Amino acid sequence: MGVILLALNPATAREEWLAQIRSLAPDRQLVITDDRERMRALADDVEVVVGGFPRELVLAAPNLRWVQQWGAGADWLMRTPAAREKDYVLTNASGVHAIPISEHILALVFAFARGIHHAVRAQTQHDWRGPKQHQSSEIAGSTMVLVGVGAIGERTAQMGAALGMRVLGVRRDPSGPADGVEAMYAPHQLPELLPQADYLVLTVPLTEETQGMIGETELQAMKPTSVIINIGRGGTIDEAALIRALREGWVGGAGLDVFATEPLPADSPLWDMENMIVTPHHAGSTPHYDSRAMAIFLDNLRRYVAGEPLRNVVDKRLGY
Ligand code: OXD
Repeated sequence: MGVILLALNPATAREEWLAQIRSLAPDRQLVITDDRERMRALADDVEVVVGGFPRELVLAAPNLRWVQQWGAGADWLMRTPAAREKDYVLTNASGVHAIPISEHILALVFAFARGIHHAVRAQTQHDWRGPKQHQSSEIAGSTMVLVGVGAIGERTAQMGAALGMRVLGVRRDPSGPADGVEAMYAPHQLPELLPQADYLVLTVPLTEETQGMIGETELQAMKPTSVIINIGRGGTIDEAALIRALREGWVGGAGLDVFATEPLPADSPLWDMENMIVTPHHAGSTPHYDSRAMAIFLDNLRRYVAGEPLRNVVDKRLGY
């Protein structure tokens, strides 16, 4: 009997979810554990794994057919060639984050436009005048260049457009429109968009194509007042070049939720820059996370048992 391994803290697994899994797949054994030793011991029998589990398990399990990961980005697995080549279906939790991450992006846009980060820092010093040294700006009428227009990007575009922003989108296949995006471009057109951006927002996964896509040349092409927001993966920006750009005023600020090394090392200069807002890779956090991810898994489990194609399948060749 194949094992469905629910790699979650058993205390967070709701009885109603377990009941649905058992009723959809009554002939599979359901194991719920976040204990790595126990997972390893099950490796030979695992057919389906869902949740947060070690990469070694994916590589080691000989009877693995399907992996439903709990996050959206598949780079943690796809950067290992053997995990790309192995024969199993990988699905992700894309869609779970559209609301919290688009709200997080807009929170950063508002913070930079209105100088909230300066005010909060000054507040800790009881300083009334400090924040007034910084010029505030208006969001309405500004231009957002949105690199990556999937579920998160599209919701961000709709919200930006509702605020009166001009939103220009960049995606691999620019042929289809997206609500809120005034015009869509292909990645090779990014250089012509960068000088127009008041906000450059990156929502792309980390793949061979996106690794280091924003480096010195791109940063130098931007306006000195522009702000970079990254909620995808730190590796899409050359972090050393960004530090220079922030220090030397090639760009006006950055709001980053993701970094080349996480946790962000305590000695990174990014922590102390006044034109920088650091959030600790939590843009996607929401009280609804687990129930949304579980809904994707349950829908996919029904399809899996019925022999139908799954949704949210990661293209192992593209890496997302
Ligand atoms: C994800 C993330 O990939 O939170 O889901 O970064």
